[in-house]
Amino acid sequence: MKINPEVIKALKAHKPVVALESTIISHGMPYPKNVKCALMVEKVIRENGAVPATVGIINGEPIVGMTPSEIEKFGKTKGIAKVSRRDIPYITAMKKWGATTVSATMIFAALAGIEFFVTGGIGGAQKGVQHTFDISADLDELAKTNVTVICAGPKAILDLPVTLELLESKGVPVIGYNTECLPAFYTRTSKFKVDYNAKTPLDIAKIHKMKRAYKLDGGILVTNPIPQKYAMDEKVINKAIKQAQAEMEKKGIKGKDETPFLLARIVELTKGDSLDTNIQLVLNNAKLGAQIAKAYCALKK
Ligand code: PSU
Ligand code: MN
Repeated sequence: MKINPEVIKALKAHKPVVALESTIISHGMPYPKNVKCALMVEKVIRENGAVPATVGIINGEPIVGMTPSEIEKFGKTKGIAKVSRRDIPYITAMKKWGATTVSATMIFAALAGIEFFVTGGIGGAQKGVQHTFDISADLDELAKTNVTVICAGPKAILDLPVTLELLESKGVPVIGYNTECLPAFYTRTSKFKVDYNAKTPLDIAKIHKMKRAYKLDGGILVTNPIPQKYAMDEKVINKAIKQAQAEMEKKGIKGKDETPFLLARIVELTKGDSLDTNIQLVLNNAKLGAQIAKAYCALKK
């Protein structure tokens, strides 16, 4: 595993570091906005006092803290494998490139000693889970790997109540940032409640500290609602989601190809609006993630 020297230096000095994933770059957004977004996210993390560490696998070697030119390659190159926990042995042994999902990014972040990770949305139970058992490896990873994940809530392409039930069973607290209500990625609200409402980055840092102090393995899921001015109209987004899901079924798209297909199709159906929303919510999460990491480092002193 290669850790960027700047990241090593920060970790040694107990300075805040925030991990970022690369599947969102390779499979979550189209080029060139994906690269622009990834670099902007890193900038926001720095502006808020933390060091960013984008994670990906290059020629079989996991990289924690990619360079801007490496990020550019992830954004441009077609056909980079989407890597969750189960794919790591093959991709590293066969010396391939891999874009890390939430689960794989958590694994390498934890190995490097990074405790906070910012992304857009996590995987969860897909709609129809009762028949398909299609549950993202992200949920199991949150159950066992010691990284707190900051996101904008599970996307409405998922079965939200089943996703919440699974997180509860797995012992993963779902924290809302200044909200009682579970944000649903493109929108600030959903019909569902978060477990707890945390009002400041410091409170979230304190909760994270207790999870570690009592050796409760696994992560915390922080859900951060998109700012109102960038949120999507619920009717518009739900219509696009429904249509994309119907097309996916018709085409027989399954397994790890589902999420990338839905995201890309929703961008098309909303004429790019969902992409702009997606970028804004990641930037919003980057700010909060850096603030939490910073507050946690100050707490430990
Ligand atoms: N949700 C998004 N954007 C993404 C993903 C999810 O809004 O890019 C990616 C993340 O990398 C996540 C993965 O870990 O999809 C989940 O894929 P699956 O549902 O196949 O587990
Ligand atoms: Mn799946």
